Amino acid sequence: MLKNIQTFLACEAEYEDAEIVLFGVPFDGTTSFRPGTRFGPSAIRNESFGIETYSPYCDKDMTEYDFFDGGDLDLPFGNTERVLDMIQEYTAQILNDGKRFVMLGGEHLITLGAVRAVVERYPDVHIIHLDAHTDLRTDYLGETLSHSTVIKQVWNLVGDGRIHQFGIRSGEKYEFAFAKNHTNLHKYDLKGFSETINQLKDKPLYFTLDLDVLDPSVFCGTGTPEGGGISFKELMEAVLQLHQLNIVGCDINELSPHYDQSGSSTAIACKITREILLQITK
Ligand SMILES: [Mn+2]
Repeated sequence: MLKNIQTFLACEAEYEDAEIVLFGVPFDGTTSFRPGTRFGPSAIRNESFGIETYSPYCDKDMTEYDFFDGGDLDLPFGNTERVLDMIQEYTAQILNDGKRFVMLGGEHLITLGAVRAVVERYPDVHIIHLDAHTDLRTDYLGETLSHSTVIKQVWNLVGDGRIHQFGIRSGEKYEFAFAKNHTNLHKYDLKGFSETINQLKDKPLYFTLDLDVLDPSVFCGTGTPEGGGISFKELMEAVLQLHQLNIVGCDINELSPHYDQSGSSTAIACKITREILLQITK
């Protein structure tokens, strides 16, 4: 008899045996426009029964590896600091146990909690950030903790030259000016992605994927859709290079499943999650 617990596709190892830990953070407490990313992790898990464990892209099968699905964190909604603390504690434990993680959002602010833990263990970590938005605001309506300030908050931890942004096509003028001096920002698409990968091969790396980097024509299930994004194929080509890096942690965020009644945004998030899990296995 099997336990009646819904896990992501073939993530059925016990924690002790797992190389990689998947978990969800169903938080959308600072979402500025359309909420709903709190439903992302459960939608991705549910959808995963519709896809294969085998990836023809990398010729690996999920069943060949030990993935543990830790479920979703049980969050005190409305207490952003406490949520970030919980993410930090959870990810620090995974890192201390010699494992790596894939965190499913949820809104993008959750990245900050994970990066806080990663920086403590790997002070020289670099960040690769795919997004439509700069996320470099100093504050949003006076709040310094927001899904639109998250990369600025990460910069406060890691400093200049450590953040590599791709696909960016929206933000305030001062954010782009800030990026010129402090981050490696690539506008609109993934040009330069392979070169960045080559430069960062020896470094510990955190990968954060805001799915709204995709064009809304292929991914409309998100809170702040932004025209002019990349195609699914372009994103997949980038993801398939991740095995070249030493990824210590990553996240996939901003799926808001109910804005896409066709379900294809969730299916896309699900497929990308499978590929990222397979890419970061050793
Ligand atoms: Mn975004």
